[in-house]
Amino acid sequence: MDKKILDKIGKFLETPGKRLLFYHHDADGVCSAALLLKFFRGFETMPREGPRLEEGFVDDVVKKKPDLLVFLDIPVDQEWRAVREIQRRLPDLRLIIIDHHIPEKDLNSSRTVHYNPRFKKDIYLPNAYLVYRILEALGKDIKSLKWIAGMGIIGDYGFRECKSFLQGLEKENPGILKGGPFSSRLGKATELISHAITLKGLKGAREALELLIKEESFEGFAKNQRLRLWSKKVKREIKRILAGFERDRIAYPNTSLLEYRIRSRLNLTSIISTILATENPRKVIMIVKETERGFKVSLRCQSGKINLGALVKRAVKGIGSGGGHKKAAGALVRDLELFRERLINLLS
Ligand SMILES: [Mn+2]
Repeated sequence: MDKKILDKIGKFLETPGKRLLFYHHDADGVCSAALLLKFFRGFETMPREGPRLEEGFVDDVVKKKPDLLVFLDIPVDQEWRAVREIQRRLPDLRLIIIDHHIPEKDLNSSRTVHYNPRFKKDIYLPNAYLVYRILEALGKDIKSLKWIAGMGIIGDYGFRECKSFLQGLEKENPGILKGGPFSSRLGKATELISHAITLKGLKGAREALELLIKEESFEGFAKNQRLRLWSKKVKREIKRILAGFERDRIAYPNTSLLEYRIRSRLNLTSIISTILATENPRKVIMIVKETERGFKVSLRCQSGKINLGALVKRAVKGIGSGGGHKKAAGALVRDLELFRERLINLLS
């Protein structure tokens, strides 16, 4: 990576005073934060659901008068106006953004270091892997924490891109990846983080992060009783929902679309759609859940022949929001009938 960017990250991370850190509330975001906090203490940390900054966010941050602000695994460049406003009101603030989503705007400036490998080339690398490499390049003794980066990689499905990294991890910890990324011991530990968030939301993310910071070893983290209990509850609910798929799924003529409406107190649409897409690799899986804000839709297709993110972006026009990646996309729509009709048209 760019030496100038690296030096600047290193320098900014030493900023004394009030330090705030925002991280994405998924396994990759939690692991990114854990790695950083192992070496840089004294941060006030807050998990966030995504890049959208709610009203009052700018005021809340400005009120805290931070000297350093860090965003990990959050494409906050999508909200660059809010970021600029914070910087306008806090002229001495230093800002670090480490992210791996498709960038919308380059926010690098004298007071901002914005690292995203996708500025240079179209490459998919989970954020925890990036944080690991940065800390390593800064000379931190991080080798024994490879397992944390490994969980971020599995959580964000980056195991193909980070194959040699994971091979190194397996070599140093024989058996940790045995059985494949999801079924392995490391995969199950990743699940502990994801499930904590599924069951407890932001509180779950905090809990997982605190544990990761405290724990010295993978073994210690993986056998944590509280996280295991939470995970058990989530697994039970997933099992219940999957059991209804064959009975309740709806197939539409002349398309590969399979729709399944679910009801659950938990936020499981994306987990369920991922599982069902793996079991039905040639189908487009659409999981729908009605919420107070509209219909939450999660789409998956493993075939690689369809760009779901692009299709969804077109199908939501005027009725909601959505988008995503090639094989995985999501949407929140008010008019489910219209969304489905458009999607079927686009698919055929
Ligand atoms: Mn990520």
